[in-house]
Amino acid sequence: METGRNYIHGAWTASASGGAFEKRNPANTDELIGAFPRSTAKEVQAAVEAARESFPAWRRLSRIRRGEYFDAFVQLVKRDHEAIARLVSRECGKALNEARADVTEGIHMAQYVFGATRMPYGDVVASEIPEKDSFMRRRPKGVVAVITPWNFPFAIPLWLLGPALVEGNTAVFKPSRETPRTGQRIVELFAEAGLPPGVLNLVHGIGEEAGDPLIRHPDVDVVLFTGSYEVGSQIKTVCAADYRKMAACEMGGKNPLIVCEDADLSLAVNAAILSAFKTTGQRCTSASRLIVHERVLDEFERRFVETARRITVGDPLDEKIFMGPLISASAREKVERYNALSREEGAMILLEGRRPDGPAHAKGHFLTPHIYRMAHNPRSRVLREEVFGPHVALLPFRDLEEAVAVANATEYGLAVSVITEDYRKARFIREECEYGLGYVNLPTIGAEVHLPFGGVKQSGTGMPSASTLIDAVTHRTAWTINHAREIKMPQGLKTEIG
Ligand code: UN1
Repeated sequence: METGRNYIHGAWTASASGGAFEKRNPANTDELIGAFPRSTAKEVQAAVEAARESFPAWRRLSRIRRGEYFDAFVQLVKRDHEAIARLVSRECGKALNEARADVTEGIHMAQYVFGATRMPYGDVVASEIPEKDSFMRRRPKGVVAVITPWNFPFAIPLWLLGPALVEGNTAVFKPSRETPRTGQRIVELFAEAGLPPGVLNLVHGIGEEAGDPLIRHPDVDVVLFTGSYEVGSQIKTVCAADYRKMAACEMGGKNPLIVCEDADLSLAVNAAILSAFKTTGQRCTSASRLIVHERVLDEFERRFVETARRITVGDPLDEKIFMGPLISASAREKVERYNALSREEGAMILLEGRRPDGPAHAKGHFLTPHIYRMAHNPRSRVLREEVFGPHVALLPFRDLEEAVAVANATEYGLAVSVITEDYRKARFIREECEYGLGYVNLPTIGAEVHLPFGGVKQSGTGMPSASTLIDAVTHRTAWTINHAREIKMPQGLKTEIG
């Protein structure tokens, strides 16, 4: 058992109040991963002060020098890749191959921001006056709060911290209470990479006790959040009340995968299995609605259910399993409530989600896939609300207009996938669906770091990605220089006094 620490101004510190929370392995709750500081407004205050104090010196470094810390970080992550992946797996219950991919995705973001430091980050802009040179230049905003979820405990902090720090901001990072050890590992590696004290500060804790004072702190300029809509919408409301504060939130999905009549059904089944059940359905990009043309639905259903039946559920460190556990007892209970609700709302259950029995599963939050078929009903809760688990609906459609109407009939708009051999159908989906990430003949999961990431509607602000996050963490400034000996004004303004 380990004792976790906060990291404030380059020092590893225990919680000021002495309070702690425990983290256990979701696949085996007998295994205690550690006890972590249950931080309060006091630690948040110290961390924000440290970040504020370190900001001027960090901002004044060259952008390329800041990027070099990420290069050093990448070397260390590569050295420890397997050990970090095993930690991720034990802490959040992801199958080991997915935990390795999570670490790889973090490496990719660190590499991306390092490379980006030698790329242009502003514009040369024309002027009405020939002797004037005008530029759009970016300036960092200041102190950034980074609040991240447990389901990508390595990659998502890097998605957010990467652009924030490279652009010259300093940060206070609060990882999910479900994955504090991985969060702390990231900070340890940055410390080992030589990042100056105060640039990246770590505060462990619970949302209400540590997250809340962090987002409300008057010296926090930007809040970057990935997590549920319930929390993200509260963060947006709090930040909106402070005219200086900006919040970029990425908040989940109810993603559809559309299987057209002409689809290659093997590919469709494979894409659907990966979309619905990878990470035990706990990705914001997981598909929970498979919208299938009525003429191929029976055949698709047969093959999909048959494949899902063969899914192995168990210890995430066992290379042979496909699905690990749900993250917590309450997460499993939530999925079970939605499984029961699907029956109450009139679905035909094709595969019942259940707790696997046997000693290997006794100590973890395991649940097998739950698959049902129903006609679309806009009032159905199971078809609109995010479940975040191995829970998926099969819904028939007759023509593409109907498929689009069903796909859009939710408050979320993150990912959409269409399985077809017909480019006209794919184009129709591209134009008419509401989404941030669109896929053709691919699962709804598997985004790469250099593409835009983020959704519309309740899914978010469309910002949390490498290519767009820069707009959240920097101000665009105009910088204009006169090269003439006299002043010439735009818009035909006269400069003579008399
Ligand atoms: C998330 O679940 O919050 O596209 C992020 C994907 C991953 C990221 C998911 N690269 O599935």
